[in-house]
Amino acid sequence: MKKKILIISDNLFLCKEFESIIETTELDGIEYDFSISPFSDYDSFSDTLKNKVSVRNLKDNRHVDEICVIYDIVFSVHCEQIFPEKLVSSVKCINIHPGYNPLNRGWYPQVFSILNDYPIGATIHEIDNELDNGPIVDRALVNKYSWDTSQSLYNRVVALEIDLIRKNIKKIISNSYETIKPDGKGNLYLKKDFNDICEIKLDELKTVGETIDRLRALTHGDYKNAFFIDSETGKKIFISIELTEES
Ligand code: 0FX
Repeated sequence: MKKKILIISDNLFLCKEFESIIETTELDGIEYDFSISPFSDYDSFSDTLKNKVSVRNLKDNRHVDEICVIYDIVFSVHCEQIFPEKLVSSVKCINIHPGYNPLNRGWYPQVFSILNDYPIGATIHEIDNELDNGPIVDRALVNKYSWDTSQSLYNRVVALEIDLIRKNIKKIISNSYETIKPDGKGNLYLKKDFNDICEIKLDELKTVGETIDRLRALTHGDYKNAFFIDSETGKKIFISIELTEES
């Protein structure tokens, strides 16, 4: 009988990479589908991926029951929905996480890695009922430099996630891998923690190094993250930082 695999994601780039890894790896007897969350842009996923895409709401019990009945393995590839207990306890669920567990659990790991100078990498792990906490299938670290921004570090982490998927996909699908227990609870940051660091209070007392780190952690392409409030207009003034290493 064919193994049925679901990839549930809100990250189009990683879905494309996942699809190409599946297509170029010898995986006998599998069928796979993609699902996205209700808030993701359906058209961009269905126009880009070769495979069928469906929308699944993990807060809807009927959707969860359906997944439990149909699939043997569910991969969360930057899926922004929390996997409910019923799903996690009925089906093998595997998370591809852009952080090195347990040091970088939770939201936007590279941001907190720059801010707090933690090592960072990527992890593939079984999902349990706590965020980014389950038994680890594989993990590795990336280099982190004083000139990294959130964007440059994130790009390195995502490249590592792709390498780890390629290295482990066969073992995961054939259930021939071993796991290790995460060494403690590490560090966990939520979306609220990210929102809380975006406002730079102009009278905050920090070293120049801490301020540069905060701005590097909040600089990511065109995202408007760091800001201060202009005292005259009361408007937010957004800040990002550019760093260039001497050639
Ligand atoms: O797909 P993804 O890279 O992953 C995110 C979280 O980082 C991850 O911890 C979680 N497990 C997953 C479900 O969701 O998210 P993204 O494509 O929305 O963002 C990529 C990066 O862009 C993020 O790490 C930081 C940066 N970013 C994103 C937004 C939306 C910002 O700096 N500001 C923003 O407002």
